[in-house]
Amino acid sequence: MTDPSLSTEPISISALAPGRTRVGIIGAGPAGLLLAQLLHRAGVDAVVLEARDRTYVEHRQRAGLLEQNTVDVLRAAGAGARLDREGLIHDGVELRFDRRSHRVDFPSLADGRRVTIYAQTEIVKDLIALRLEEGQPLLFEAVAQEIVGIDTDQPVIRYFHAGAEHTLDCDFVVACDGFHGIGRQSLPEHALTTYSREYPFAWLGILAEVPPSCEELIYARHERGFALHSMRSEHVSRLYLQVAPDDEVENWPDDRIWDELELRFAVEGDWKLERGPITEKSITPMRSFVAEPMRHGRLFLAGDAAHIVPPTGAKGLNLAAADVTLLARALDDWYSRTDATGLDRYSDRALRRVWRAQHFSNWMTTMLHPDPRDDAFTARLYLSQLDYVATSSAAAATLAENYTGLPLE
Ligand code: FAS
Ligand code: PHB
Repeated sequence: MTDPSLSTEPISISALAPGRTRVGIIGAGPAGLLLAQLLHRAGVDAVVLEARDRTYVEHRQRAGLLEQNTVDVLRAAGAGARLDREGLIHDGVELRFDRRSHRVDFPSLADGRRVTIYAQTEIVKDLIALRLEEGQPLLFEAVAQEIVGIDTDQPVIRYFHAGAEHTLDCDFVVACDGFHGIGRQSLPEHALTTYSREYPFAWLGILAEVPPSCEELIYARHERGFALHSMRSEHVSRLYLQVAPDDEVENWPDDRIWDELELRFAVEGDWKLERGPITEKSITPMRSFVAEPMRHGRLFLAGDAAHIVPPTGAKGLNLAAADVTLLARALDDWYSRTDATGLDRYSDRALRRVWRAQHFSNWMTTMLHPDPRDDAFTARLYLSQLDYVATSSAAAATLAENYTGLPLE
């Protein structure tokens, strides 16, 4: 048998961990990959099972804005080199409404903290490359079908891979399998409480081969709807438009998108929105969701498997990173000192941060998105709230300290 660590192909589980590991991780999104890397650095064996192929997970367009906490933990995991070379560091954002522009500064309002633009796709690529370089088990097209024994000390993941059924015996299972995964459904129904809110709008997101028309992100509230100007590099822009929840990409030819963005970003002065070829379009529904608790027996939930936030506050990816930072520390404490305190406190500690992010994301979303159900009075209240954030350092500090990420406990 050839040495699997020399192979460039995903490592076969039968080569490295014939059906047994310490921590079974379902999902190779940012949560699952980062957890696996943190555990590897702590000397704790894990296996990652990912339903899709490598190309799919590495090219799924999603988040782009990182809190300082997330940058720090990626560096600690050994995945910060390209991030440090290519990430764009930002010291503030611009709020735009009533054709006026207002900048919110971060370092002066949030203890020196800044944010970094570095796409989720790149984080996933970096973590996958690291895992395979280090010869650690990561299976693609391995679909977890069932998790059993979570109330025992030997839970088992049953999964389908390479045309056959397999089982993976674990000490712990961590479901990092996103909102539609099987992890959350594997908790006993009586043990789970969920909270959710659907918003009456969605985001049409585009990638465009055009240099950003701004140095920092622009969040705009216009009577026609919300718009966000973000970016991926000095040559690629990432922009979003509020659309109806049942809208479809087919209704949005490129020119219509650029025309609408131009209307919503309109501002006094000579600012101009540069246009370019749109290379990707997608519509994402907006919801808030929390599942409690984030643990049952030997099964833990992390990332979107446990919570979803509207992307206005740029919290989704950052919450996933915070969850697995807590969980990796707790598992390290267990294996190094048989100290279960972190494991026992994981759900409460993670949920405290989740609810803070839920509140902030809901606050940003309602303040910046005209809601078709709102009467004129409500709309004016939100404009007044925006004006307060734009003109009061106390109010702006609320945005700055939440947006840049409160310190991990
Ligand atoms: P993920 O959903 O990223 O990963 C879960 C993984 O589990 C997937 O690869 C899936 O294939 C795998 N999986 C599922 N079921 C499985 C099974 N049975 N067996 C094996 N594998 C299985 N956040 C922001 O901060 N800003 C944004 O702009 C933003 N935009 C978004 C746009 C979209 C369309 C979506 C859906 C989310 C967006 N988010 C955004 C949130 C997003 O970034 C998530 O927070 C982040 O992907 C969470 O990472 P994970 O928890 O790893 O879940
Ligand atoms: C992004 O760059 O994808 C992004 C940035 C900030 C947000 C949402 C998305 O609030």
